[in-house]
Amino acid sequence: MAAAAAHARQADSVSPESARANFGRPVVLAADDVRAMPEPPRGFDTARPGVALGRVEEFSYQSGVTGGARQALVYLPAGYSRERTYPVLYLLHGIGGNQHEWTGYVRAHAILDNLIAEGRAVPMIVVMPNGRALPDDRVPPPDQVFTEANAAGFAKFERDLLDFLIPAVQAAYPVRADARHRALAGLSMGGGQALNIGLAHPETFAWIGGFSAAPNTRPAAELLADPGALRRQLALLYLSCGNRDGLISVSQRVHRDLLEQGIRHVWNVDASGHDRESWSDNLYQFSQRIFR
Ligand code: FER
Repeated sequence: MAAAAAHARQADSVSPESARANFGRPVVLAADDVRAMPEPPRGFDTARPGVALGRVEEFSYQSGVTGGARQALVYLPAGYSRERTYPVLYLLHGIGGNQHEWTGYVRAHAILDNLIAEGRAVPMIVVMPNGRALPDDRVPPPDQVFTEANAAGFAKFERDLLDFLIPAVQAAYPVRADARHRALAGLSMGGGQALNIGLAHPETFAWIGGFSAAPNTRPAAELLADPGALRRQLALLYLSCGNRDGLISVSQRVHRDLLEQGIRHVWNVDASGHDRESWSDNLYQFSQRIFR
């Protein structure tokens, strides 16, 4: 039960004080902590005249983890048709967010509309769940965000995603249901979830993105428990962080562990802090490179 023990340790250490300390860590950059991706063009994350718009709809599913109905947002690309099948990206928010963070704060739908219109991203369905798998999954008041109780919901989300959300999405939408057509990515707390869940389930997700991953990211021994399977099965593992983000040591550690284990990955360090500039840019990069 090493994984459960580590989770308990992590949950025990979540507090406003520990979060402040983590965000406040000095950034120490290594020689390979550099930008690996081209700069996005101006306007990549705003609606462009003449670009066909996808639509974002609400999706409700029943969860045995929380014992109730849960809500997600689903992006359907322009020209969406039930006569076709689509790959699906599950996109996870941060510790103080919910299913609206990617569209409301980062403008994920505009980024995808533009890329799909240009033929630079494969038309895909994007599912944006609430990653806080608790019976009360509302965004907590500010003084309750960095608490063990809130963080525990993000750990419980693993079973919610695998056992309830994915089957419900597959029953409701024309999505391809194999790992090559399923991606998992997230920002901050959601980046940690994407790495924790994705790297434990390469048979389920071939494309994984961790943007500015938070300290909920499991230590290497658990995260990369089966390096051989990861080397064989992953199509893309994408890690990013801003070089003004106090949490960068989390991603730097994962990057070093991946190098040590010979697991191919992208490591993209941009000039952002812990903010939407990094997340919009890295969604732009990641979404062009999946399902190819
Ligand atoms: C922490 C600092 C930040 C932490 C989580 C976060 C679990 C998450 C930040 C975010 O999601 O934006 O110490 O502990």
